[in-house]
Amino acid sequence: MIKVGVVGTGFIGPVHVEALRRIGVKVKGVLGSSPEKSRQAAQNIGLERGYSSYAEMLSDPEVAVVHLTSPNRFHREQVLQALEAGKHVVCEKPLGMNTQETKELVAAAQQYPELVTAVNYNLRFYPLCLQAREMVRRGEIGEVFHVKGSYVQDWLLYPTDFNWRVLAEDGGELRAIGDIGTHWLDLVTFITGLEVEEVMADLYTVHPIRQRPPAGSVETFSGKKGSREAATEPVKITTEDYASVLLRFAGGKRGVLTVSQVTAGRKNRIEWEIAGSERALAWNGERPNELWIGERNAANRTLIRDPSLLEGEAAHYTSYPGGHNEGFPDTFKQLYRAVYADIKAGKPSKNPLYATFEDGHKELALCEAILESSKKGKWIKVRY
Ligand code: SOE
Repeated sequence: MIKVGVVGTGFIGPVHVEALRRIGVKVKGVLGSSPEKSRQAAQNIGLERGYSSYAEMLSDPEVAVVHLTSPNRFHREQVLQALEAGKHVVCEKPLGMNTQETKELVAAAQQYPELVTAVNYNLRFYPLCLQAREMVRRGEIGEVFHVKGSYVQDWLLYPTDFNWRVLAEDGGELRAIGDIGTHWLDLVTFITGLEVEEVMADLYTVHPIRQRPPAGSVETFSGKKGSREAATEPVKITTEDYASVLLRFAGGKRGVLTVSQVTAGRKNRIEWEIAGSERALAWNGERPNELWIGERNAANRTLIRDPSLLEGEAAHYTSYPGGHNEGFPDTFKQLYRAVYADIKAGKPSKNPLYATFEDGHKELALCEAILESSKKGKWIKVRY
């Protein structure tokens, strides 16, 4: 039986654990930022082991797969060690801090062709995003002309909202783009099959000073209503709260993306709209069970997620009958169905639906082009 070790006990580590349980994969234990946190988390979520170190997790012969949900700055080292220990790896996004790291990780993964390596771009597995991809591939929307969309949140709205992600040394030079913008970019390129060739970006740090609370960092999304009053140590912030990016895709197709982590009331809203020569499609993550289909010469339609109405991969990666909503936690479950099918088969499949390390590397190449464009104020070609 395949057993798993999960690194990280914050917001997303337990989401991985829950999703793995739902597909019958046994999670052996977790690793937090201290042995005490590991033990606590293991107890809270009912796992056998709270490891006291990463080395201890890797030397557990029962652990065949490692899920990394640690801060971005640890990914490189943890991935390399896991591969060396012969473990399959599922790494949270972004894969690394920069393309130097992600190139190294792509090369390292190639050294272990029998190991499955994936980046956790879970949004690909919303059934209606898979359906949109299927419709684009079947030519149902015609030629794609342009894409617009956004990913906006509010959990970093106040200068007193603090988390490791706001620090360039922990999360990378780009924050809003790296953290949520790459989700959007991965999703849209996955659906349309179009690679981004050039970008023109404008980044804005709304809060160049944030207040670090007494306890140091704060878990993602744990901001309390009163967090405004918790001001303590002022910290200089260089990562962006907001970004707007113009995109030129392969074949001259156009796009525009807005990203913000300071939009009050938008808890976690991702949306995209794809305009084609025959139809348009639109979707947003707050209403994930509805796909809008725009018509020129007929009434617009809304496709409500229902396995019997979906096609291809979309029909395969959905579990509940129509009217029984599938949401955020389900995307992790569906993603792991795809990843663990490969792990059980004993090797990665050729063009998997899940994001590979190559895909993870592409996102960092995009991040670097976006940063360069914002600094230079001009269009930049993406160097993949
Ligand atoms: C924080 O911005 C975050 O947790 C991201 O890191 C996730 O990828 C996204 O799903 C929700 O927001």
